[in-house]
Amino acid sequence: MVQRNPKIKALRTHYLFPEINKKKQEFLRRSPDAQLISLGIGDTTYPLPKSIANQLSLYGAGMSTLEGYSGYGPEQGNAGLRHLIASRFYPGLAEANEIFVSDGTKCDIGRLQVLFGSSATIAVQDPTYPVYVDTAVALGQGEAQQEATGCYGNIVYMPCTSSNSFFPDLEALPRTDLIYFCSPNNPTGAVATHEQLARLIRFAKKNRSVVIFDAAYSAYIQDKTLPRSIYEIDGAREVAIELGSFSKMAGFTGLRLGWSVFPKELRFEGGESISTDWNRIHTTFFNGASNIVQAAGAAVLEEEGWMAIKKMVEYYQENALLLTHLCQENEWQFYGGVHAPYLWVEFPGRDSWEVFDELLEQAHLVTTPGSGFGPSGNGFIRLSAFGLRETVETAVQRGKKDSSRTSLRW
Ligand code: PGU
Repeated sequence: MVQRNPKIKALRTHYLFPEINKKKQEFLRRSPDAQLISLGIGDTTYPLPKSIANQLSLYGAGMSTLEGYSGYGPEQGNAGLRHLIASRFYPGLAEANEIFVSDGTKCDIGRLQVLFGSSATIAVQDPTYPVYVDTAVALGQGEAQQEATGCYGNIVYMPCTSSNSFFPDLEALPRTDLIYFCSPNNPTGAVATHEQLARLIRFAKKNRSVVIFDAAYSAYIQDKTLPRSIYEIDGAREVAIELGSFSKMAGFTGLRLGWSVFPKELRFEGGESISTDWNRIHTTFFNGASNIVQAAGAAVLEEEGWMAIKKMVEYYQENALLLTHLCQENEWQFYGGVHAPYLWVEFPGRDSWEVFDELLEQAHLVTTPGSGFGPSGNGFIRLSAFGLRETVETAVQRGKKDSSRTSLRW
């Protein structure tokens, strides 16, 4: 028989969210009557606006006609959608032919590892979205680090904690080929300022590194002076790739639509175009996002859809505000929740999984343990604002009523 891939063996047994789901199902088997409140995975719940859902139906119905039928499209995405993405998000900053439409950011992250290969060294914020590390480990770049901070194989962890305002101490870091940077950050909710991102770009230029900027939550930035795209920073086009997603901005977590931006100026050390190689990988590993979903994506970016999804984002922002009340009520120290749909809640000296278990068992609340996002996340849990309003309100009410139910004052 074939040998098991040793690189897969190096991965932690489960991806974070299925592991949480497993714990949730086990708990429900033991306590089938419990009314669980889910503030765990960042999955959207608000129904799609009509103008966007109509596009799905229209395109779907058209598929049964000769004129409306479509097969494979261009792998890089439909030209109209690429233009709409460029004009909505990157006016004067990136061109439509620099945008590659995809089936979501998570999938692009996996393909990016193939682009740069297993010998590329990478730096990640600690804590951060676990997929950057897990996909790197799957390619053999080291093992996910569980405890102390520092370097691990080809992976460098950049501690981002309240003591450095959740921005890494760049001077203390070794050079890496790639730097993954997520702002607004999942899970801390921290958003980097212009000045901080300018420092990051200067650092990348000095080190000849490429920044992979994950802007999946940019729609949640409420302060217009904060940067939503890395290309707002001078010189970023020479050293940065940006990833964007319709998931959290427009409720497309199940529909699947995202994009990557590869500016023409981006070059490998030998001078070759990075965008040309990405085109090779993208068109080889991926056959284009669903035509139906791309039509709905275009409807998001047209004026009517755009106004409607703003309301959707505001709804989750209000949920986040309610969750800040829950934390205040329980006297929990928290971060985020303003420019991001996540609250990062601190339980000093506690193990994240222990806090997770206690909230699940005693308060019937599903959260995400902070250590799942990196070693610096231990002692924290993440609350997601993506639930329905009733769910969030029930959490707040239960939190008020039963605040002595656990040692956490819930
Ligand atoms: N980038 C970041 C920073 C994310 O937090 C997520 C989703 C994605 C990308 C995925 O975007 P797609 O365009 O939908 O692929 N994070 C969620 C969902 C968990 C998951 O496994 O992706 C979360 O709860 O952290």
